[in-house]
Order: sequence, then structure tokens, then C-alpha cells
Amino acid sequence: MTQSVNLTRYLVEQEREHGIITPQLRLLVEVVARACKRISIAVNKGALGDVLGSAGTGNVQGEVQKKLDVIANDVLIHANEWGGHLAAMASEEMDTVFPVSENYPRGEYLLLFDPLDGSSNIDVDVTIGTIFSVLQLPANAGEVREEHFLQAGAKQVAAGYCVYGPQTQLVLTVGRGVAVFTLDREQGSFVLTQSDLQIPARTSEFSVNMSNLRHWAPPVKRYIDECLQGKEGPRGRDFNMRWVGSMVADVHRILMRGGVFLYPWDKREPNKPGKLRLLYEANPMSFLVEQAGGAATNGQQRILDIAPTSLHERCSVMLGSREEVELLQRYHAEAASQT
Ligand code: P6P
Repeated sequence: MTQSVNLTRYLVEQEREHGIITPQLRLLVEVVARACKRISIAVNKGALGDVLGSAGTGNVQGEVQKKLDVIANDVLIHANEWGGHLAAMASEEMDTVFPVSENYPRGEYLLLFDPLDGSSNIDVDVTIGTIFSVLQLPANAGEVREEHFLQAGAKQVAAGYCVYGPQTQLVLTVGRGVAVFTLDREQGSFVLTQSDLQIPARTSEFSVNMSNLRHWAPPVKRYIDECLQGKEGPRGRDFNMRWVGSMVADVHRILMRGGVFLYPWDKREPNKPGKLRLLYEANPMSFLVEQAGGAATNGQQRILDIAPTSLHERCSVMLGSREEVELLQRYHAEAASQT
């Protein structure tokens, strides 16, 4: 019987055979994966575990926190603060960065995460997930400050998410393709079930919240309108639409079968570039999508090239099948050349 490859063996291979990760980074990913297993158990308890509903608190985003948001954040903080592999953490749920305890040798990595993305779906049992991104602490950084996290997404050394759906799956890149691990609950380990994921360049499925249509900029309206025209229109084929309202669920579907995800700028909040956060949502997802052969843009530039200016900054996101993202980029460039 061929022995299944679990996360540990996969990471050891990336470290020893390919030399692209360090023992510290291997430990970091293992610790995050273990924390995601804990979160999966809490998520699966649902109404039986007093984990549903509001926590009665708010976060830095001005959002009401769900109990599971707080639980997931606490699990990730406590799992990582004594690992010895991290210098500091940043979370969607926390105002500022969280240096790990100074009583312990400081690691060289920075961990950023959205502990539980898609919270509005928790109480109605729809797929949610944990998103994480890993950066290196700049050399000679001294005391860790927020500015050390403000690195372009292209600087990430690892990124991934854990999707809590019909299965619990960990999707990971350490810069050498995308691997998918499925949680074997009997063994309690993540087993490699897909490696070197590739997003089909062509798709006929878009993923966007259509109720925002009247608020979008012209290039996005043009793109979606042409999709809706189907085979009678310039695209020459019919399109399907999917919108879960949970970025992890929508991006996971796109990684597994193709598609294009859009959460673009809209005029409801003209001074904000978009709803989704750059550092711990758009960047990790864009790293994964590019590693799987897709593309990710904010309309003006590659998302991974955006130079962050603040920890919780947002951005416009269009990512997935390369042909569709390139068409969206072309429409944005044509609109810009007409202004
Ligand atoms: P809307 C979840 O709150 C989230 O941040 C993403 O996971 C998701 O893609 C998006 O917001 C959904 O936003 O406006 O459709 O509810």
C-alpha cells in the first residue's frame, strides 16, 4: 500500500529535497496547521458548543465579532506565541501587532492571519476558513514594529488557508506550487490529497456580489455585462455565477475548478480601495492563485506588487483564471486611457 504523504513529510521534503524552507518555517506551518485543527473542532461543534452568535465585542474593523472569531484568534495566538519560530503576529481581529514573548528566543518570521473569514456564514452553517500569510522579519529589525509587516505580497515566504467545509482542507504554498491536504480526523493529520494545483486559464464562471452592480466602476460593469450577455455577446459563451459570501469558499472553488473572483472598488465608500484586506486576505490568496498559474490584480496593478501603507488597509480584488483577469486588466487600462 503506498504510504500517504502527510503535511510533516511534505514540509520535510520542501526543506531537505528542495531547500526552499527552513526548519523554523516548517515548524511555523505545522503549528498553524495544528491550530487550524483546533479551530475546525470548535467550528464543527456549532450550537452544541456555545460557539455561535455574537461575542458582544467589536474589532478594529468596526465589525461585531462572532464568538468563533474570538475563539479562532485566541487559538492562533496561543499556539504561536511560544513556538520560538515567530517574531510577531498580526490579525484582522487585533488593532496592532503582537510581539511574541520576549522570554523566548525570537524567531525570524512574521505571521499574519484572518482567523475566521466569512463570519456572517457561521450561524447558517456555510463554509468559512482561516487565511494566513508569512513574511520574514527584516534583518537587524530590532524591536518589532507595525512597519515591519508593511511588505509587498511578493515578499511572502508562505501562505495558505484552512477551509472548514464538508471536508477540512489546508491549502498551502511555500513558493513551489500549491498543495492541498485533507484532514483525516481518525489520524488527526493533514494528508496530501492534491499537489501542484493548476487553475484552468479559461473559465465560464464568475464570482461577485451582483447586488453591488450599480456601484462599480465602468470596467467592472463592462466585464460583468459581457459575461451576462452570454453566447449572444462578445464573449461568445454563456457564463455561470457563484457567490458564497465567504472569500475562502469562493477562492477554494476557483483554485479547484477555475473561475474569477471579484470584490472591486465601489462608490459606496469612494475613499476606500475595496472591502477586502490586503495583508491577510488579498496577498495570501493572490500568492496561492499565482502559484497555481492564475493571476490577481486590483485593476491597476498586480496585487502582490502593492506597497502597503497600513496594517489593515483594503484593496480591490480580481483574481483567478488568467484569461479573465487579463481581460479585466485590459478593460481597466482602456478606461484609464480614456480619462
Ligand atoms: P459581501 C466576509 O465577510 C468577506 O470579508 C469575504 O470573506 C467575502 O468574500 C466578502 O466579505 C463578502 O462580502 O459584501 O458579499 O457580504
